[in-house]
Amino acid sequence: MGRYFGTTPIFYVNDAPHVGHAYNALSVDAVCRWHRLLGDEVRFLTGTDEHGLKVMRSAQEAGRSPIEHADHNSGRFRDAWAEMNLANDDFIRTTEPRHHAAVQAMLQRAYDNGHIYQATYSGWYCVGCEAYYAEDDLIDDHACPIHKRPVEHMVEDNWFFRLSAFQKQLEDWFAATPGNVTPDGFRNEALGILRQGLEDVSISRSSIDWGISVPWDPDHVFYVWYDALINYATAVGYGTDQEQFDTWWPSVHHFVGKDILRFHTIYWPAMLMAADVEHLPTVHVHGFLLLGGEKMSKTGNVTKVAPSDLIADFGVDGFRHAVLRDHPFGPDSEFSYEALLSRYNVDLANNYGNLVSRVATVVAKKCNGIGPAPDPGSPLAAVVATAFAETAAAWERTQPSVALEATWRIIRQTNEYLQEREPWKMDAGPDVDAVMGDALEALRIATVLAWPSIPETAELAWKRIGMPGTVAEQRLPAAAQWGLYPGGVTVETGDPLFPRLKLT
Ligand code: ME8
Repeated sequence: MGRYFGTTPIFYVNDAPHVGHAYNALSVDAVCRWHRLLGDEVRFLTGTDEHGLKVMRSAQEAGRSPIEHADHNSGRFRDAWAEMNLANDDFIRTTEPRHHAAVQAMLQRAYDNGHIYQATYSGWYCVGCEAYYAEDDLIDDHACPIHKRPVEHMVEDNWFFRLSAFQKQLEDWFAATPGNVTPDGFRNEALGILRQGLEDVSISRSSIDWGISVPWDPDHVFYVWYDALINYATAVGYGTDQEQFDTWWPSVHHFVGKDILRFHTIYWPAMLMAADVEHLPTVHVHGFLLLGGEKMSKTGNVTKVAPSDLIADFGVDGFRHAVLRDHPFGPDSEFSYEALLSRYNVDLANNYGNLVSRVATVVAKKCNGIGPAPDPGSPLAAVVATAFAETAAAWERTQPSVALEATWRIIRQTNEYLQEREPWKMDAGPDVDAVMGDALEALRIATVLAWPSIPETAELAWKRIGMPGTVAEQRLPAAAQWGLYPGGVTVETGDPLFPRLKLT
């Protein structure tokens, strides 16, 4: 048994969540649920990033004060996450007093350690990214490479973080910690940034006041990124509850999109070092969900897809499963409604849902509605054992789509097994009982393993096959052992768990 502290980035409150954000948060939820099944102590943190120029300007455009705008849009993220059945243990907002205290404590520590100094900064700033760009990285006529909109020239008296001083320590950390950034391609990208050599970075702004003030210079607020990154530490008691911080921090795993890799794999670990925090995070990086080849974005010109619209069509679990299964964690992947629909029909309507109803119908007709016990020597036992090992290994590597593919192999092969034996054509008796006991047992195990993607439906199926308690209470690897379906319990028929859907 261990601990797992999973985090999403905190989302800017300039607009509502779209399916790209949902993909990130769902991935964390699913991996955390897997760890809950392993019996680990789990903490899942998400929240919203509410300071900075971008939020301030979008508030002005919406005719609201920054805090009204933040309240409004933070609420939309909170509601969307609840609708998606995310089991987050906390939802942090950077405008909360607990966060102000932690930011000031951590950066004061870095300042006291001599890692922060004052200088004048001038450079090209993209408000969309809330980041300065080197002239060489700009495209067209001084436009941001991500937002494709003009950057602004800014000159400011700033506080700087001596990032360059941490070059060697960061290199040592990468050398000593092979899995610190996953997948490997993104780890290489972080190493590439490191190899280019690090320059000091500006961490304060005097031009705006929508932020957390610098404790030793109240005319400045911290630059939004250095306020934002600290949320992860705030939420586990940094600066206020050392015991809680020491408990959770060594197990922290950040899940981030590739656009914010540099902040999480270089700047943030360096800042933690500057504040004498011993443990550094593990970072899991994913690509973008694309629409027509472009990053789906809040401010860009591509259409946004709201999770609630997709949930209306596919149901919560249909949406969760299709999104997680269809977009491998790492590469960019094109979002397509048709692909989600097809995934829903294949995996859920035709395979999982069909297996549940088929088993219940045959047991009702041929076994008086009482589920028989499985055969210890069933050919399905080996199928399950292999698929379980692959499922577990994939979750461990933070590869939800691969894990679900392995789990669904159990479901497909059980359907094939039924197709071959055709118990519905047999006379009631020991032959039918043997087939149905095996099918029920495979279904029981697949249901436990599928819980991270379809938590609500898995519980319904669990009850239908007559299992006591809940899936959430099951513990792996014990629950994946062949032979635990008790037999002699009532199996219920019911409405299809995942009705087949047509393109409308
Ligand atoms: O970056 N596909 O916030 P954010 C996949 N506040 N992921 C996507 C995506 C897409 N189309 N669009 C956005 C911020 N994301 C900061 C984070 S953390 C200390 C501060 C992901 O709302 C994006 O990659 O712009 C990022 O991981 C997350 O959504 C939040 O983006």
